[in-house]
Amino acid sequence: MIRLHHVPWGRSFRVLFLLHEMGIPPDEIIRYKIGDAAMRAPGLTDVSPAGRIPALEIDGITIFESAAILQYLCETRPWHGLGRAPGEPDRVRYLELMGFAETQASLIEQLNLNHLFLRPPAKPSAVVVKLNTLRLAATLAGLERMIDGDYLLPSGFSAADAMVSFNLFAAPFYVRMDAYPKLAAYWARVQARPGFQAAATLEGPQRFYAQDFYEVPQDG
Ligand SMILES: N[C@@H](CCC(=O)N[C@@H](CS)C(=O)NCC(=O)O)C(=O)O
Repeated sequence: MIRLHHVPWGRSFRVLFLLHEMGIPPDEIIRYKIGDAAMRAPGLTDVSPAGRIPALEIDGITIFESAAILQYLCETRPWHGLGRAPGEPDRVRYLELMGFAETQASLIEQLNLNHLFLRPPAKPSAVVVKLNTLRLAATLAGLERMIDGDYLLPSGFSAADAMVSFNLFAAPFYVRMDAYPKLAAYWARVQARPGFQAAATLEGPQRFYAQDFYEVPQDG
């Protein structure tokens, strides 16, 4: 029995994607909406202490934190070859990327907060948004420099690509992606994978962002 605590197109997409890559889609998906009281209620806080998604119930245990979940899935199901074990050539880059994905996602989270969640009289700070947008762009430029093959690791598709998938879904709402041609081609390859397609079909159209692009506000 596999149960995923999930917000559509949130960080839990990473887990949904990897589960589909492994051919073990969740038996049950409990969907939440950011800001809903259900995210601070025992149904979620019992399995994720800060009331955040993802949390995964699998193999008789529960796990929170997306990187921990992906790593657990790779370690318990090594025959899929989606992790990189100690001693494997891409191990260090793999570990770096699992962490880097959260460095990048934390910038997206700040931009989501400023652009989407503040309610009057609170308003986004132009300086903070500009800084976070520039910092997000710097992480995208970093990925652009890293790509030297079809996927993030020279040895091929891995859980690191699933970690970055949420980020590359969200980043184009804040940063124009034209400056990153290798990243754009890479992202198209990831999106074409059957595992991604199956997970994206379950998600349906995104309803998180109301605009195609969010400019840095001029004042505030
Ligand atoms: N580092 C955590 C971050 C989890 C996280 O912050 N998830 C967001 C959605 S993408 C969330 O649950 N937000 C709810 C909130 O901030 O109240 C992970 O990777 O699992």
